[in-house]
Amino acid sequence: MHTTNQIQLLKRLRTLLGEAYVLSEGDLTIYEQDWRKRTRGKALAVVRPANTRQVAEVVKACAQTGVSIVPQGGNTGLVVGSIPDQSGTQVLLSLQRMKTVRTLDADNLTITVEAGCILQNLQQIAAQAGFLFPLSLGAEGSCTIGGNLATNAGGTQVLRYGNARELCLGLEVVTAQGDVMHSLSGLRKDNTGYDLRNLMIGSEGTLGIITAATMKLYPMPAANLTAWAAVPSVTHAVKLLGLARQHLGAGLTGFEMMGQFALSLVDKHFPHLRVPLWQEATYCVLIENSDSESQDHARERFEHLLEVAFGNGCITNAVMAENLAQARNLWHIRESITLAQAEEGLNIKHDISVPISSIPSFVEETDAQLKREIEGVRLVNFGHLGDGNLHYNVQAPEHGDSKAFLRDNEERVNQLVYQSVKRFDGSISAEHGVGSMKVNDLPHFKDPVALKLMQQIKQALDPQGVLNPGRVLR
Ligand code: FAD
Ligand code: 2HG
Ligand code: ZN
Repeated sequence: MHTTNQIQLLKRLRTLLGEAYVLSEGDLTIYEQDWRKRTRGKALAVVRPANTRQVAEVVKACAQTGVSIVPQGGNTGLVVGSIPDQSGTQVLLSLQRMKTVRTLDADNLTITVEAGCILQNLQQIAAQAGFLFPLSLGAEGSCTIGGNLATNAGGTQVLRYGNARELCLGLEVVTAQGDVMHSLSGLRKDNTGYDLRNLMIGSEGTLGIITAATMKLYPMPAANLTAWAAVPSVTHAVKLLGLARQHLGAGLTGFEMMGQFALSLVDKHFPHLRVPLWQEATYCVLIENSDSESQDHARERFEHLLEVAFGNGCITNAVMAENLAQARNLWHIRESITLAQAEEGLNIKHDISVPISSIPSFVEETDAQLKREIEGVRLVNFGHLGDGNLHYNVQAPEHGDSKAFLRDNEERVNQLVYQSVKRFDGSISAEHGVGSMKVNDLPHFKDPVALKLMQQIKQALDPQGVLNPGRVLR
């Protein structure tokens, strides 16, 4: 049953957007359920505006009726920030219809796109014009540039190109009052006051709705080399990272580490992918070198790195991709770990960062503690070693009731991991954000003054709490 207010709002939204773009009945699972299928919300309505003006009008209408809005892009977020709560009173605002490329400026090396543009489409459009758009992650086939910016997504190219924040030069944003901030600047230098763009980036839909963005493009690298290597330990992986930096310089674009159990899950659930070397090493690493020099020169340098690494025992075996298709397959294996984990069953996710120098001790100590305290625990450790960011995940025991395992152990597992992160001066969310999943943990791990300033910013920009309430901040 809807209240009179809600009925009036729905009517107004239908007038603004058209009947077909205000959904309040039927199966809304794809909008209301999170990607991991662990949480399900209920929306008052799902609205699908076609342009910035409509987004602004929806926000105004909702603000006037005191109804809050949850912005959603591809709904691939991993911290439960993009679905409505269970109250049935929130409007879910999907940006998916807004996917136009507004301009591509080849001389300025920028592209301006609407927020609902799928990341992979953006990469392809850039490539067709002869440029590289480097942001790259496993969900790129369905996540959107708006969602990437709202979460300040990382991915596998951060080492060289930075995360979403570093790739963004300008934003168009609808504020909590329904005003439009036109800041789609393609400027690389602009010191005219507070950096509102960077405030919006990573704010997870709590400060404004991103409707368009101007993103940086890069020249397409002439050479691209990828190797998969077996390493004896995490310490060796870190040492290899240092060597790779030394030998490849800025050409080092990706450095990922994958634990044996993580790879065994890919082998088990996707055997056709033919995971290399996983049986012979506790960890494997994936190294990518992209360069502006010729493929032959780059290859020589890359092979030299591998020789040195063999020589000093950092790697025990390695395969090198012979062509782009093989390289893509190696990346595909790495990016399939999340799906393999989902196939295996319920799991607990951690997206942590600690200084790279502390990673070996962090892994050693946390592994030992979890194994000691949580019976049957299976550790799925992988991630962006080059950024000091690990997905230090925990899979429920192979046999037995995984639901019961999570019910009984999830909180304790999180405590152990987060306390360990704290000891090493790390972060409990390196790239996925806070959402509602970590909102109660944040006060224990964020500097209290920083947290207070965040609350004041939220209060200043969205005093009514219209935008994604209960996410990032309680
Ligand atoms: P959604 O999930 O729809 O939304 C995410 C958050 O942003 C929500 O809080 C939402 O309210 C807000 N939001 C969305 N659009 C807007 C907008 N236009 N304006 C304001 N707020 C908005 N993340 C990484 O950082 N690195 C990875 O390597 C990575 N790999 C992944 C692999 C898989 C298989 C999956 C499922 C997820 C992965 N993610 C990764 C997590 C996820 O953060 C990214 O997929 C992506 O950035 C989310 O984009 P989205 O469009 O799906 O956003
Ligand atoms: C990745 O790096 C993503 O593959 C997902 O950030 C991590 O599944 C995860 O925990
Ligand atoms: Zn990741």
